[in-house]
Amino acid sequence: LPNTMKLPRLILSAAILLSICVGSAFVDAAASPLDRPNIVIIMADDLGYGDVGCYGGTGVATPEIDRLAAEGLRFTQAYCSAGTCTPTRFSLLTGVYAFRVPGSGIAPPNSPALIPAGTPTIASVLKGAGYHTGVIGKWHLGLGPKPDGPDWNGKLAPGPLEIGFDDALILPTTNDRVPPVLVRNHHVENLDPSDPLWVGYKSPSPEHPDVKNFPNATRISTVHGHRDTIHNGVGRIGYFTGGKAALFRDEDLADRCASEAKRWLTDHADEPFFLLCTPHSLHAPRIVHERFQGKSPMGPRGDAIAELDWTVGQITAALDQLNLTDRTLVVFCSDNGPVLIDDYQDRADELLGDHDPNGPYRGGKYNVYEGATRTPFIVRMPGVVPTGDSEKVVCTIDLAASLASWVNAEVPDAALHDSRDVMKALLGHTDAVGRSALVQQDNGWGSYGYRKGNWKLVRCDGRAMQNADLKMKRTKQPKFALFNLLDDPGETRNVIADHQERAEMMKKELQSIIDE
Ligand code: NG6
Ligand code: CA
Repeated sequence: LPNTMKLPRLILSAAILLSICVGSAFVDAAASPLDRPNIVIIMADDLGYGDVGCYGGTGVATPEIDRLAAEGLRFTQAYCSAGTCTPTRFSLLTGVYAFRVPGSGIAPPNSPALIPAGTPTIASVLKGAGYHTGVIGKWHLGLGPKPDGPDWNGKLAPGPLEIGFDDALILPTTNDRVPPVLVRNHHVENLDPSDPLWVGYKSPSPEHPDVKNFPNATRISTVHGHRDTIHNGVGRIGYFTGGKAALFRDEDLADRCASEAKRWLTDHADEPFFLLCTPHSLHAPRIVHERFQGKSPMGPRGDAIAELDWTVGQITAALDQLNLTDRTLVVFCSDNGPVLIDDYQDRADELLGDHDPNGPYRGGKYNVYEGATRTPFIVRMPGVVPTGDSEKVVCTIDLAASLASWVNAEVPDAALHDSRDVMKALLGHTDAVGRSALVQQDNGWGSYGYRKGNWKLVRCDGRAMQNADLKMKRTKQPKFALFNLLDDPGETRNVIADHQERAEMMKKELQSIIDE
């Protein structure tokens, strides 16, 4: 906390205290004691449970994320809903399990918008309650109409603005995909109409080299993919040409995200706001700004954690400067668990030392073991959220219903179907219960995790699981496995044979949730 508490803050804190004492009915319902407090959600990319200092990370210092944890509530049993990015983000926004919607796995470069215009989302619901809403950072939920997808040289709609965001400055896909541009609201930023951006397939040439034809033009080698158009010395997924003035340098992405977030917060400091900030770090290719290069003994992956931490610090510093820290709920989380070598050969595995990206858990990105979805999850709002740890089970999919109920926002009938109001847990109320049951999924490849109490059923219908060992290998898993997370948090002992009745019950419950 800043050392000097200014007078308005004291008055505000007193008002909070008073409303907690007087308005106990409000508090019971976990309603906000403030009139429409600001909300900032920061969702990192591919950050593991054990990657940050306050969750046991040793390989790189994360003072800014640790500061959030010291000033807020650090959840030890919080989840994102999927083992990959697109489904987790889909569920964060819509409050609906992504497995209900075919085609909601990792979105390709030319994906149309996965969330139809007008769908109620966390953003539209908060907007309806008078919030100014913005998204800054990675999107990866598609743009443009079905089936054509984005018109990169024209109006890019539908997109975030059609599902409740007032403002958007987004990396439309992922930093390993084309086109390497940013999109502001409906248009590619800095696009020169005389040099149209073309995404698709054109024969490679020195103007738009690809990895196959120009193998010496890359600075990071890849093995399984990322062999299409080379940009900034890096092979990407997908081909593009043109749009020169709009292309970004990977090294500048974090700075752009932070400066945009600061500017946006400053512009909207006087109105209730909801900012979803989604830094691209630490998604491969991990190419950080020059000033972060070599910062960590863990190589580019560690440097990317340092850069992410800096980005978080820029946002919290902006809130401090604007005197908004005490009236802003900040949530920090990740979109899926860790991956070491995500095709780009950046030595993330060799340089790990004793750093444990998934902490005490098994697995990571792409599967449904705890390491895939158990995420660092911190909620901070000084004076409203106590400091300390919480063991309550919550999930990023719950933020929509929880925040809506907190600010008394109206939720259309049948919207946010799978999102549960766990606001009392998020606010650290002692009588809060959190989620009683939670389904986790992979990328839509047919694996599910079903957590109920301390039991976890792992179901594997589809292809062999990837990265269950954090080495990206595909390994066959039993069709069903049961783990007791209380005495076996690392999911090492499948006890299904000893608990057949429980397993049968959980199989049925999981199936009935899937069939809803
Ligand atoms: C995979 C990519 C991986 C990453 C992932 C999406 C290959 C071989 N692998 O298909 O590099 O981009 O998709 O990651 O191309 S996510 O975090 O956005 O879900
Ligand atoms: Ca991700």
